[in-house]
Amino acid sequence: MPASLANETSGRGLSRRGLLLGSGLAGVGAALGLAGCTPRQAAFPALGTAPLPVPPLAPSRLSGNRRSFLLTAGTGESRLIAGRPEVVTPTMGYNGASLGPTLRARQGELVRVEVRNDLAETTTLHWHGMHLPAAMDGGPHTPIAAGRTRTAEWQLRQPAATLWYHPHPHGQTEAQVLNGLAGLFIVDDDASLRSGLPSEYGVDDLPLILQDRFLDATGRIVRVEGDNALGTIGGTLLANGVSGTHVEVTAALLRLRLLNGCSGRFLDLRFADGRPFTLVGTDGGLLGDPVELDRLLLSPGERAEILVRFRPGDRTVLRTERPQLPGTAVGGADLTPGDFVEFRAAGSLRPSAPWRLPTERRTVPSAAQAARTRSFELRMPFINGRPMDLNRIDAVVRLGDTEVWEVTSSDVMAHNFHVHDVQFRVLDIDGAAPPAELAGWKDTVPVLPGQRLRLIMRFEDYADDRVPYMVHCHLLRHEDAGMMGQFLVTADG
Ligand SMILES: [Cu+2]
Repeated sequence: MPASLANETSGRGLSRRGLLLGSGLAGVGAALGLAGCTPRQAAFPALGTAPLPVPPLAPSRLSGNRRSFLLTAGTGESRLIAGRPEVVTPTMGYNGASLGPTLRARQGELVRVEVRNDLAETTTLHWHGMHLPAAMDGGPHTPIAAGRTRTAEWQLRQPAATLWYHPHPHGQTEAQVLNGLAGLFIVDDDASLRSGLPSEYGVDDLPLILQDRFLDATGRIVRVEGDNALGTIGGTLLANGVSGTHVEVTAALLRLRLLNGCSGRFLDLRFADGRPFTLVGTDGGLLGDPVELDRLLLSPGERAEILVRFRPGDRTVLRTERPQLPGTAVGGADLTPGDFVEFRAAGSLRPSAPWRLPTERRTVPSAAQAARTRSFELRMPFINGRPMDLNRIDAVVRLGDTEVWEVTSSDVMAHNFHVHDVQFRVLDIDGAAPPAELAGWKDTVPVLPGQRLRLIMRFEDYADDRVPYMVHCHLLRHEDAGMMGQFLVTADG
């Protein structure tokens, strides 16, 4: 139903008339009394006039082995459209108007994060991809009321990885994430720091939080109600919170840490000139072997680390094509392709250093070790026929056990599957080995209609008889609608 003017008019040569037409149509929509229906999207061209913002590294205090951070969730005003300073959008952010700083810490450190809630509503803060005690996980059982503070503390017991943080209040996650609450958490370890991979943050090691927004004619963020099968899909594509930016590339080899931070949009990422890139990491950390790709599907919540080579003077654009989701009903979702960010290589580039992926130290569990197999059937808005209930435990896992989780979709909608606390491996998809981009450590995987995935994971270190971890679809509308379950990890299962 949305007219998606932003998509139709996103070309660089957009005329003044195009802009007027866009806002004029929006006015007509309002005059026709479409309130309660989907508002018309604003026509905001991607002008490419501003440099890509890079989330700052969060300051931290190191005392012995403990690294302490402070995050304050609050509201502000943001300029989401490069070159359109007059468009001011009310947003939410951590330690700023939108998104949040990048937290960075080393394997083995004790991390302590004081989370202050200056919003006018309850929130939580979940550490997506993190292996940590359930009581520190920031799920819906650990709300932070308006004006209150909650401190999470845990030891980093996992290898280098690009993780992220976002709110997880039951039923309100999509609204808060759309408003801007999200940030990255980079875990380092000795091996990753010695790997020779590009590592100068913001220069040749660049985080890219990729999101879409549905903006109304005044630039306000809209959470689209009941419009399609994926949740809110918008025609404005943001990289690190801003649409229409560019990167001045100064190195011949660029490491991009990609996060699909969208509510419901699957991204089929490619470079406009078709250049290949090297996948070196997925959700749970670096791969054993690099994988050469020229496109990458990322569903909401998934991350990837890629290396991209540039020659002096190169220009290209990171964009999403229309994702191929076989057999999937997307309803009215407008998945029109679009640009995230342009790369402009300088006339001379710092040459790349030799790099090598660290030897994998984690033991990959085998199905023969599994204590049991559990089944999860996805059918909107249920898992195994039941909606999320904060007072019901759906599974109790014994600490130390390896389990196979068999995830099937009997739905016509696209979903994905995210498990808190663990990083898992995909054993197979419909009986076949997973593609290379899903063969590393993962915490979130796409589950398309009719698919059957077998995941294997081991539950270590943390048991709690009372506080559960969550398992859910990471399409935020689906999660909010109840496509979520709860599992306990206990000493005796
Ligand atoms: Cu879903």
